[in-house]
Formats: sequence, structure tokens, C-alpha cells
Amino acid sequence: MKKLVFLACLAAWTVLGCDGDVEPISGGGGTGGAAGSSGTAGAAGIGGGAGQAGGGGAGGSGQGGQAGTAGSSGQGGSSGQGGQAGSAGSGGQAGSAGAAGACGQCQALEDCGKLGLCVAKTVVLPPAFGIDATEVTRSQYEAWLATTPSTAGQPAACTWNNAFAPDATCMAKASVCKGSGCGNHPQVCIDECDAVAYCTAVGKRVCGAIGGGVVILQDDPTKSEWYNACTSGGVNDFVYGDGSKAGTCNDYLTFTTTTVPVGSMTGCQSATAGYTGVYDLIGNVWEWEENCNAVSADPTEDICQPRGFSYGMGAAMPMCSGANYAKRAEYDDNIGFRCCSSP
Ligand SMILES: [Ca+2]
Ligand SMILES: [Ca+2]
Repeated sequence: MKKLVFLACLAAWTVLGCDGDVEPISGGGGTGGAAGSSGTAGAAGIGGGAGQAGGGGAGGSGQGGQAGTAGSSGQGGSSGQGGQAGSAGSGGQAGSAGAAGACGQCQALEDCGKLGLCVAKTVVLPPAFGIDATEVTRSQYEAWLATTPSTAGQPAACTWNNAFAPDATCMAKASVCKGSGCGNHPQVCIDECDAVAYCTAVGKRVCGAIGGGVVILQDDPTKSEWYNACTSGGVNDFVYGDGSKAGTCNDYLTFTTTTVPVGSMTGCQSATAGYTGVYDLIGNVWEWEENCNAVSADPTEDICQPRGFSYGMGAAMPMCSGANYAKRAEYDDNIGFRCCSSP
């Protein structure tokens, strides 16, 4: 009898040991996925080079390959790169021919996006919208700036915006990460129109109304994409649950003085099925939302209400409701953003 009980426990422990792990946030570990096959050769140019291989499947389910890149004109076709190793994923599908540009090695919480840029990974939440798994990082934003985006063609509320570069004085503040190793920290010191321009350029939008558009501060999970994600569809007051937990997010309860790499506080995500995998909705940096309100004819004076609190000290409880206050043209060392999209 004793022996039987011991064996049952051993069996139960074994099952938990096999299946109890939470999904890793980094792509490391596990068996590498097979390299993707070469994409279709680019159409442009004489003898276009082979497209890039698709990335390996990630996180067990195995994603399709990334879009390949068009060959450079006039050159003999070079072979596509091998797919990135995924964690126990199946081999990536062949990449299709894509636009010029190459993602290179995107990270586990990144996708290869438009313009050949590594962008924050899209997580699809109910009812049906995509939201970035992380705040937009310094390296992601800098890679976009390196494409020398034009300031022409911005929305009417942003025609005053003559530069997308983060404000240099703001970036020099002691609270902003310095030197190498800051690439995975959230981009700060950018105004609301810079956020709009970045998200638009990579085929997304600054989070706003579910399905797109402006949502004037709504603590309503049926209206605001950001609030829906943070509350797991209206279930929780905090992204990680219904009660506050110090040390879970980089927020006022944790008493930090600067940003941390996005997604590095692994508990700072929803534990509710269907809403997991979106990090730092609470804390790290406030996030611009498409919730700006015109108060005069001058759009630089529009009042926006960034979401989710930040590192540092503050009086308010860092929860999904509540918001900051910033003019559309302002920027700060604790305000960043993430993008949403239509899946
Ligand atoms: Ca700007
Ligand atoms: Ca945040």
C-alpha cells in the first residue's frame, strides 16, 4: 500500500515536472528548429538574389518563415541565410519574396516586420486585435531612424513634428540608460507623434480604440486596446492579477530609478489564459495611447494621457486604470509606447 502511494506521487511529480513550465520568454533553449528554405528571388533587378530564408519556428508551435528579401540588382543570387533556431519548433516555412531590407537576427520577443526591421512581437488578444509583446525598444526605434524616414505625410495633428529623433537633452538625463547594453530598454524621450510615425511605418498603430482610431481615456476593456490587454479583458486591476504585488513590475511599488530591458521582469504579464505574453503594461515606462483630446486649435497643446505608470516614485497605485498627463508635443524620460494592430 505504501509503495503504491509513493509510485502515484512519483508519477504526479513527473507529470508536473514535464508540463508545469511556463512558456519561456527568450528563444534560447530547446532544440533548434530547422533552417528555413530560401525565399523566392526578388523580382527587381537582373538576376535578383535569393530571398532570405524563413526564421525557424518559435516556442514550440513553429511559426512560418519571415518574408524574404528581394535580391540586390545586378548581383548574382546569393543564397539565403539559415533560419534562426527556434526553441523546439518545427522548421520554418520558406520565406516569400519581400521588400528590400533584411531583419538579420531578431530576438525572441521580436518579429521580422515591415521595412525589414525587427519589431516587437505581435500578440493577438480577444476580441481580435494585435498588441506588441513589449514596449518599443531603443534598438527597434534606432533601426527605424536609420532608414531616414520622411516627416512628410504625418496626420493633421502632427504636421508640426519636424524630427523623429528622441530629444537629446532628455536622453542625457541620469534616469536614461547609457552606453552599450541599452538596446532592449524602452525608447523614451519621444513625443506622441513620433510614436504614431513609428507604428505607422511598421504597419501598426499606436494602441487606441479596439480596431483602430482614437479612444478618449476609457477604462473600458470593450473600447480600449491597451486597457483590454492590461486588465485581461476587464478581469484584473493589475496586469498580473487583481491585487498589488511589489517587485513584479518595474513600477512605483518596486522603487527603481530607471528603465529595465523590456520583458525582463517575467512576472509582469497576465496570468489569465488568452492574455499572457504581453509585458510591462504596468511599469517600466508610461505608454502613449491614441487618446489625445484637443483643447485649442493648436495640436501641440492636445492633452494625451499615457498609460500604465513607470519606474520611479509616485503617489498613485500603479494599476491598469489611471493615467498620466502630457501634451502631444511633450516627451519625457519615463514615457514610451507600444503598437497595436489588426491581425
Ligand atoms: Ca518629434
Ligand atoms: Ca509600460
